[in-house]
Amino acid sequence: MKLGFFSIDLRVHKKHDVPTAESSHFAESNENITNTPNLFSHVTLQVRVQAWKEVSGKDMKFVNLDVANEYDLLVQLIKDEQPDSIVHFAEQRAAPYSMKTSKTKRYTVDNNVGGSNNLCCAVIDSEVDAHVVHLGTMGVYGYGTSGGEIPEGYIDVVLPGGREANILHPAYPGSVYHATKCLDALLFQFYQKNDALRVTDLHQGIVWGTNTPQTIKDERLINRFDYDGDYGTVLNRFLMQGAMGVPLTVYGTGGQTRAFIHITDTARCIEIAINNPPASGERVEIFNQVAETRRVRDVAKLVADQTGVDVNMLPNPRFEAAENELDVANRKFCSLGLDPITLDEALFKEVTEVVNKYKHRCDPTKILPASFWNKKRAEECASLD
Ligand code: USQ
Repeated sequence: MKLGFFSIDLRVHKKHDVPTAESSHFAESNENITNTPNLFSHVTLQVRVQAWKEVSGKDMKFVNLDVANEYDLLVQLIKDEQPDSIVHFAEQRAAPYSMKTSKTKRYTVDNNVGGSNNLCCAVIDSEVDAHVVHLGTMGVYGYGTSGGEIPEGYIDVVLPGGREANILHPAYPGSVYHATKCLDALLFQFYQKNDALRVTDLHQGIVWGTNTPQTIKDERLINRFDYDGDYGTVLNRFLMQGAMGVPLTVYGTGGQTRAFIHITDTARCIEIAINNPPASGERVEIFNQVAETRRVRDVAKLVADQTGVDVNMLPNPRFEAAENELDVANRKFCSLGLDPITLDEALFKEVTEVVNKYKHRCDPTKILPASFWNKKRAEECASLD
């Protein structure tokens, strides 16, 4: 079964052909992605592959297969390509979409957890010692107010009876989407222990921005820009709303503190992870892929000050802590050469220019949230309709 709407992709990197996340071979299935309200005109992957060839001179192979449901083809692809690294982006990626209906909840679990399990099994079945680099999320840690720095994946604990251990940080997801990333983490832990699978899990924050130094080279390479309530992430939504001259949609008090990362650093972190694989037998490597933390209402103020639009405090459609602190370690990436881009007005300008150019494509009816975490939240937000 191939389901539409979502970018389901599996990037397969080969030796000596790696340097950026945009280069090299990849396989992807992303049927019907045009059906979501993406700001840019849809360019097929075939066209993007051709555009990349024109600007870089590099060949990229495109294979369309469904990682969650075409297992034999996946095994064969890995045997044929003999990759050193596989970057696993083959998951439904949006928390609000995952919470929309029981259908989207079930789809998100089936696709994400089934896809990750298939990938682990396929690497083992193919007998290729490929390093799996998985796009995880900061949301596996939860956003409580426990205080203290969130470490990179593991914590020291004293178990009942006094035994000391270093274990995976307890999972505390805030949506079905985030729950699938917690379940993935357990699968990776198991396959690493049982089959010596080499895995790096990237606990990524909220991505913002439009371009990387690679995609800016050709309009056909511009990334998706989702601004709607189901797929758009908070800062990109605010920048779009600012460009449209509509009030910013801050949920609740805006006291939620979240981790942010620019899309250029996302690509750079993947490159660093590929170039620093765990050794065989080493436990799952976990990086916190974040540049900085900010409160949602402070992010809204930055955008409002720049664009002159009002800030609209809406009833929160989500079930989440109204206010939280967040202090996150990102020392591993920094020690490997990442110099993170932080929220900067110059970069806002770049995004705003792109958004202004394409804002005629925005459907204003998609701006308000359309996904509610539970019935109570839906009732509280009913006045938004
Ligand atoms: N928010 C608003 N107004 C909006 C949209 C969001 O106030 O118009 C608030 C939300 O209530 C939430 C925060 O902003 O407290 C972040 O929301 P988001 O939609 O930007 O991010 P989230 O749902 O957490 O998920 C996104 C991506 C997901 C990624 C995750 C990183 O969809 O793929 O894994 O960011 S993290 O949240 O750090 O786990």
